[in-house]
Amino acid sequence: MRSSKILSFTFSFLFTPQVLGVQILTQFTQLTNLTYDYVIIGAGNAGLVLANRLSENPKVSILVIEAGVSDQGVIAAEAPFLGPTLTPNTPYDWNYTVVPQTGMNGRTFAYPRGRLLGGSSSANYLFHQYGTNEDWDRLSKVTGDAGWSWSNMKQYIQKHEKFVPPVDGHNTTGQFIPSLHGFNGVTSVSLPGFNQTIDPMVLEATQQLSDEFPFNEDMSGGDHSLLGIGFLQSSAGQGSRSSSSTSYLAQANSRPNLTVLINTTVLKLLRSPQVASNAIPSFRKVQIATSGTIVTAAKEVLLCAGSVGTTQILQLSGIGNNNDLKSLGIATVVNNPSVGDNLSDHTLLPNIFSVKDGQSFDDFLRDQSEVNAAVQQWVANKTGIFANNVVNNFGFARLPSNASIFSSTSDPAAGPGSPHWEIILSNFWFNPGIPQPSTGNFMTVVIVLISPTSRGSIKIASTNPFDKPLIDPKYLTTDFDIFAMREAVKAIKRFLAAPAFSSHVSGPFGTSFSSATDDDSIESYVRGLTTTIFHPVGTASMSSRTAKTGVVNPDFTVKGTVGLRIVDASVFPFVPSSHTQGPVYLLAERASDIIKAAG
Ligand SMILES: Cc1cc2nc3c(=O)[nH]c(=O)nc-3n(C[C@H](O)[C@H](O)[C@H](O)COP(=O)(O)OP(=O)(O)OC[C@H]3O[C@@H](n4cnc5c(N)ncnc54)[C@H](O)[C@@H]3O)c2cc1C
Ligand SMILES: *[C@@H]1O[C@H](CO)[C@@H](O)[C@H](O)[C@H]1NC(C)=O
Ligand SMILES: *[C@@H]1O[C@H](CO)[C@@H](O)[C@H](O)[C@H]1NC(C)=O
Ligand SMILES: *[C@@H]1O[C@H](CO)[C@@H](O)[C@H](O)[C@H]1NC(C)=O
Ligand SMILES: *[C@@H]1O[C@H](CO)[C@@H](O)[C@H](O)[C@H]1NC(C)=O
Ligand SMILES: *[C@@H]1O[C@H](CO)[C@@H](O)[C@H](O)[C@H]1NC(C)=O
Ligand SMILES: *[C@@H]1O[C@H](CO)[C@@H](O)[C@H](O)[C@H]1NC(C)=O
Ligand SMILES: *[C@@H]1O[C@H](CO)[C@@H](O)[C@H](O)[C@H]1NC(C)=O
Ligand SMILES: *[C@@H]1O[C@H](CO)[C@@H](O)[C@H](O)[C@H]1NC(C)=O
Ligand SMILES: CC(=O)N[C@H]1CO[C@H](CO)[C@@H](O)[C@@H]1O
Repeated sequence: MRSSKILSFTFSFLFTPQVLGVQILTQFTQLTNLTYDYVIIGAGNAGLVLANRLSENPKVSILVIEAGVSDQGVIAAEAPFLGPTLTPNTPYDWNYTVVPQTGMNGRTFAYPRGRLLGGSSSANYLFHQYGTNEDWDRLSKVTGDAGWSWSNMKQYIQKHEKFVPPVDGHNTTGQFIPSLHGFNGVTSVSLPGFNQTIDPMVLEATQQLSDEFPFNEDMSGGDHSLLGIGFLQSSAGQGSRSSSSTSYLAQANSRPNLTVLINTTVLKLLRSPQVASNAIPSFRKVQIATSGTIVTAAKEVLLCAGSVGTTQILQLSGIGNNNDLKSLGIATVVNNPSVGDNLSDHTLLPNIFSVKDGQSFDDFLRDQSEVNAAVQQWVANKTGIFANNVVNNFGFARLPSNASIFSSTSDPAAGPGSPHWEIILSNFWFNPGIPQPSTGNFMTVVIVLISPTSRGSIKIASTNPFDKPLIDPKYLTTDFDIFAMREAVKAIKRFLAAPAFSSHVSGPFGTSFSSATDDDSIESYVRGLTTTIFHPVGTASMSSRTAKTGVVNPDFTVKGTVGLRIVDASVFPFVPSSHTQGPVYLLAERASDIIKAAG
């Protein structure tokens, strides 16, 4: 039994029998061939999209290498509500932490990343959206590639998404806009399927405070504004998580030209021997395991190890900042200071309110026998509270256009229609920092900084691939970031003051929140409690072919190399204005088309 760090209840990992696909190998000694057309590093969110799309061509052979374990039979990876128990510090996590954060009173905290088939798409909280059209148009502008514009990217929703009815089968008219969705794609997406006490209050508050917090009929993004509050769409169907493993890999798993090797850490890439001394370095060799075994890509290596793993592998391979590499004794092959630089992430602050009645989930989650019964119900029927996500309603907002910060800082949002911050409404104590009190009922209002300007870095700490890198997001180190968090705290207090909540909510819980009443006290409250919502990007930024900075070109090829592309969240130069798995899926779908076209 372990006590979940983020949910209050005690939960022992449960398993149903493992049924590994025939092609899934668990040790490199099982490989019958050490050469493949494509070698994909990381069976994560992006990596398994590539594995599926590239293996559509039976003439192409593909090896996917994943450090982590199988997701099969791991109930916490399947039952949506249990997603938050998968991290941090479990067999499914890389167990990273951030270095002490100067903008957060020197605090350090967990920095989870999925370490199992499906990567972070198997370990995340299942929020599913695509960012705003302005996010993609900005990417197009920054990279000089019209193919990144939303008008081109939205076609990939149809390939990716399979919108399905909610698990409780309720009538969803008015809770999403069908024309914005795909119904024949690969990954299941669905609306909430288990009602929470606060849902009708939240909806009523959007009527009562419709100027500041209007109801939004569809929260997927793209051409439809994300501003306002509406129903969460989750990467789930029929009561179970839909990850890149359960969707993209499951669909492709029986193809004979696709091999997936788990339980195997990639140590680094090796430069292939080249005749011409001035040849552009070719990185088609991948070293796995300490024995020195090498697999070779006849065509390309596709690096999909995520914002942390990809950065680490590049630097271990001599692709990075010459000064940093030299200080570790690594021979620089490609001097590129942008590698690991410009890390950007969304911050999270849980604001806890006490509620008057016993209608939150807190008492249920404290009752081990009720929790066990809910797990049994999920196992038997894939229904009940654990078949649903932890949240039903959430939304996005902008700072007012006359906010004082804009006299000194230009608006960092992706555009005038894109949000600065997010509000997530939860029917219980949902707080990664502080253990739940043994009594009491709560409502948690999480705020997330959506348009951060703080930029940090990821650097390897040593030449040992098994050492954790130094992760320094430099959270809340700019005036804009602290201003936006402060104004968001004020705004959610206005939201909770709506008459709709008056019979349920009694007020802020705890002294640091209840005494956060003026700018200074709100700022210290924010710096004292904020952590991450796990959306790191930017450490292998995409830029135009002619740019002086950046790591990959608009077609994902790594600058200064041949035979190597990076396809994962690390290439986003700006963090999208939403949760990031949906943008990663669209990115990887387009990458598949680009790689196929290149042959
Ligand atoms: C706890 C958590 C909650 C989140 N909640 C949400 C949410 O609700 N909604 C949302 O949209 N987004 C959420 N995110 C973010 C989202 O899941 C990620 O942005 C996205 O999945 C990243 O995809 P990726 O392909 O870049 O990396 P990943 O999916 O992390 O894939 C990288 C893969 O590479 C493997 N790997 C790394 N290094 C090596 C190596 N050396 N050798 C072999 N394999 C390696 C990893 O094990 C992993 O499987 C969450 C993330 C986390 C961690
Ligand atoms: C994982 O790999 C190690 C060696 O790298 C091996 O000892 C172990 O048995 C493997 N696990 C499985 C389940 O095959
Ligand atoms: C290994 O795979 C490569 C690429 O598909 C192929 O050319 C080669 O013949 C294979 N070798 C063996 C021994 O099967
Ligand atoms: C993370 O921590 C868990 C729990 O201690 C452990 O089982 C797991 O092996 C660790 N993962 C890594 C990559 O170190
Ligand atoms: C769902 O509700 C809408 C309006 O609220 C109604 O028009 C529609 O017929 C309902 N659909 C079903 C299947 O009941
Ligand atoms: C749950 O809430 C939704 C949205 O308010 C509503 O459409 C649905 O009918 C409710 N279901 C039940 C069983 O009350
Ligand atoms: C970092 O991001 C900024 C935009 O915020 C950009 O101007 C700069 O070129 C980036 N630097 C690198 C090294 O990518
Ligand atoms: C599963 O559903 C069936 C049919 O509705 C019901 O009889 C049974 O009690 C349920 N099982 C659990 C464990 O909830
Ligand atoms: C911004 O404008 C609103 C009215 O539109 C006003 O109430 C508010 O005080 C203004 N804020 C600032 C900082 O000027
Ligand atoms: C490496 C590999 O598994 N290649 C196979 C790809 O699929 C074709 C058949 O479709 C096989 O002939 C290859 O051996």
